[in-house]
Amino acid sequence: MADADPESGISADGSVDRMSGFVDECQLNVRGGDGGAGCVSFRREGPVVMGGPNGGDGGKGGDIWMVADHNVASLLAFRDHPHRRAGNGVHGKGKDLHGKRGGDMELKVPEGTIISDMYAGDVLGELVHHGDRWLAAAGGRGGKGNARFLSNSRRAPTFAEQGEYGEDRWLKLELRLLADVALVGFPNAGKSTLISVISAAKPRIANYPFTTLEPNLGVVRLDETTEFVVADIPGLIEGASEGRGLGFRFLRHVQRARVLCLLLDLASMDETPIDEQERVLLHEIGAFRPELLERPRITVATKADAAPVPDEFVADGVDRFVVSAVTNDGVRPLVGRMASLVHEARLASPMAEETVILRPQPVGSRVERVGDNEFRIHGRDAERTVALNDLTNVDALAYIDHRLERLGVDKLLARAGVEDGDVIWIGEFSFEWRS
Ligand SMILES: Nc1nc2c(ncn2[C@@H]2O[C@H](COP(=O)(O)OP(=O)(O)OP(=O)(O)O)[C@@H](O)[C@H]2O)c(=O)[nH]1
Ligand SMILES: [Mg+2]
Repeated sequence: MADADPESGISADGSVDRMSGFVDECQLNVRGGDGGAGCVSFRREGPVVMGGPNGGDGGKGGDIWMVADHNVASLLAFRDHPHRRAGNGVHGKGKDLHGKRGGDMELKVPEGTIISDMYAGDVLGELVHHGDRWLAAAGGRGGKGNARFLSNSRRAPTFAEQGEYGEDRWLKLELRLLADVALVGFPNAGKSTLISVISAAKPRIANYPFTTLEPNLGVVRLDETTEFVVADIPGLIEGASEGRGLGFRFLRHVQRARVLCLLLDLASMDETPIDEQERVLLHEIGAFRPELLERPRITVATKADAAPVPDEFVADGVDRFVVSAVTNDGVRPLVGRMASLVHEARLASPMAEETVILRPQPVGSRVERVGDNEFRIHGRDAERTVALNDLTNVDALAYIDHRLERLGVDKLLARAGVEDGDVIWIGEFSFEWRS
């Protein structure tokens, strides 16, 4: 196996070390809104039956943006709704009325989301910090109305442009899920039970120590906009920091969490009083990494339905809760407090500085030989020019010809060795070359 990067938990071959997080991923289809069509219309003023052209432009289709948001912790929302579409632009009308723009759409994703092309696999962008934005699918351009094609030589343009289709693509989103809150406690303290109550995680629960051998992660969804990840860590015992029990491996997981949640088992007070449990847990955590003791911490007495709470526990401090996962008593306030501590911690310690990768679309045109006597022209502008116009309209054809020449397509073809009679493809259209 390739060496694991201890910081990221992701090994060189891309597999994820289960100890430090797991990868949440989903596929997503985004489609920008279609542009509205331009309009062909002429003024009618009194006796002038056919006045100047006054067809308005179509509105641009809406864009789809992805925006990193620190209140979102998972990609769950995209699994339920994998198709997202922005609004279409409205068609232009006569009297120079331009169509309205289609509405943009913002998709909120967790910080650290990596976006790649689902088919090609290349990474297109990574949204690292709250507020980072990436254009996932551009809306189509609105078509120009015939008023725009008025020129000295073209007094009555009888064509307008179609609206452009919105960009449509399949993306893969990946997120290295890291715990916001780590549940730390003695074996059998009720950690797995708690995570099963507050998240959709369904770990094994049993009345003996070391039921959980690997961390479980669960996403807690407080409301539409607030999510955080909780890790149920296998039980810690005295000496864990020296390698006893399951030892270090789990402490490493604790290290990555923003908030620690200590679980003290009221039902086993006969063997180990809860203040003693707390002392041992803090000792082990501190012996592993002293700075972990500075981290925001909540202390929770569990199984309140099964045993009385010693008086001194609650009086001891603010971030102390008494809960029962069986009756649900105390669980809501606990989750609320977790959420607010996570929120504060996210604001205080943004993720490590990294750059957002953005791959710009290539500009300009390019000619590719696709057969003995066939060539294909690539390039957004050239493809647009043919796609937007009506190829059955003589006026429009003349315009396209002119546009392609302006884009330098003729020169590119000549350089590529095109000869009379060769077939030229642009987008879905083809024509025969005549120089
Ligand atoms: N009465 C009562 N029992 C509970 C409560 N929470 C958990 N238990 C029981 O305590 C036992 C241990 O629960 P787990 O959730 O498996 O404990 P754990 O901390 O995950 O244990 P390990 O994975 O072994 O470290 C199970 O029998 C649970 O049913 C509670 O609030 N009240
Ligand atoms: Mg467990």
